[in-house]
Amino acid sequence: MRTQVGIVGAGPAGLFLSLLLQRAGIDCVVLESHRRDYIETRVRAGVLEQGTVDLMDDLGAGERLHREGMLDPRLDIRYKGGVIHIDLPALTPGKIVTIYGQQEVVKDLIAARLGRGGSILFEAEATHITGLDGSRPTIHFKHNGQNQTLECDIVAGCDGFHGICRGSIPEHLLTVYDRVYPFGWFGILAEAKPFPEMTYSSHERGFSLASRRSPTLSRLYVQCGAEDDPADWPDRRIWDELQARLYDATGAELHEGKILQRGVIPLRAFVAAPMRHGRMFLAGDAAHIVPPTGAKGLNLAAADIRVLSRALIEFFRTGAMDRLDRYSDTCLKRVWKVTRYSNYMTSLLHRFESSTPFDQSVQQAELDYVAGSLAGQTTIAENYVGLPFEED
Ligand code: RFL
Ligand code: PHB
Repeated sequence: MRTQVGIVGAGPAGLFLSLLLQRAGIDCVVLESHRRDYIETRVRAGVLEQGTVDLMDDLGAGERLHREGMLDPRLDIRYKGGVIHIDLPALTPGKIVTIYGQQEVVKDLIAARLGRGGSILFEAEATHITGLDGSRPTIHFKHNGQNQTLECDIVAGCDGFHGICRGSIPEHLLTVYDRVYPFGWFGILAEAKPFPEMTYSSHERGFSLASRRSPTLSRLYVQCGAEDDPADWPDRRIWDELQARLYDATGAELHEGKILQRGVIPLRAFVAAPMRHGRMFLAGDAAHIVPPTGAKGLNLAAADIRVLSRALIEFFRTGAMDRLDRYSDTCLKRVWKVTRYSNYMTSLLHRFESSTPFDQSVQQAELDYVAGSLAGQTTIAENYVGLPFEED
């Protein structure tokens, strides 16, 4: 097989890119190792910045999002000193976020790609890539039990953190920045009436978060051990921890219900630079991951694709490489700002076993500062709704 852009991975990054290229008349093939139903039901992120919503709209894939997504103008932070209400439109000004599950984004993008005559090869696993230094890289993949090849002008490595694209770059050409946090999140999806506000809680028992997916579906998280097994978390323990950590003296009630999905999410920050090797460009989790406390992973993947799609369209129209040459530097500026923010929120809200009384007092003072400072709240609000895009 042969194509202009070989896209490895049908997560948000690969799907956004495939639709933007398809619209520009650029031929691309998407290889996805999993089955369609698996990636359409994988529960992950849920907070969309306006830039991500705009991208869905621009691609004509935003109709269901506007019907079913929930506009969210506020987030609350509960802590020992009370509740900090962060009013997004007042502080940003005028901006909000939208709550819409990542798997719904993926469903809508797959439907758009297939509905417009594009293809996605499911259960097609890329195994390795050759010829990255030349002008015709080749992706080797397995499909229907057969080894096949896809020869491309450009390879887009959108295959997530555990994919093979990043590993195809010689180690000495890549700098890796990595921070593994000494805890994870235990996440559940439950049939229970959610809190009306996105609520982050910093509690002496550990962090917790109450989010939602619909008026009857709650998405809830508690800080847990990095190595915890779901078997360590029977239903009663989960609800007891959530009740304790999300307790609010003003009486907002946490509703319990049937748990539909559960899992441990490791917390890690990781950046690989540069996000390019020869004719292969990495985007999304393939190049960087952030701890979920900032709700940024999916939005950052969409931001990479915004830059990459423009550069590729220019390249295929004119042959000019300069935007592609700037791709990695342009993306990494945003990646580091988002990593900074995600690390800040993680440090602010979690309980660290290693923290000394000094560290704990500074953490408490930081929360008190944010509670009393519009500048402190604006820092959180402007990052949460999404930083402006810098033109490259
Ligand atoms: P994805 O979504 O991981 O998509 C990569 C796709 O590539 C496929 N793939 C391959 N295909 C072919 N050949 C191979 N060799 C392949 N190797 C992999 C995979 O099957 C997959 O379909 O990456 P992308 O597109 O960059 O999107 C990034 C986002 O998915 C990610 O940043 C967020 O979901 C991160 N994340 C969360 N972010 C938040 O902002 N809030 C959250 O609550 C949140 N929860 C999560 C998360 C990530 C999780 N992972 C990765 C374990 C919860 C989990 C469990
Ligand atoms: C979610 O709704 O899944 C969610 C919300 C906020 C976060 C992370 C995840 O920071």
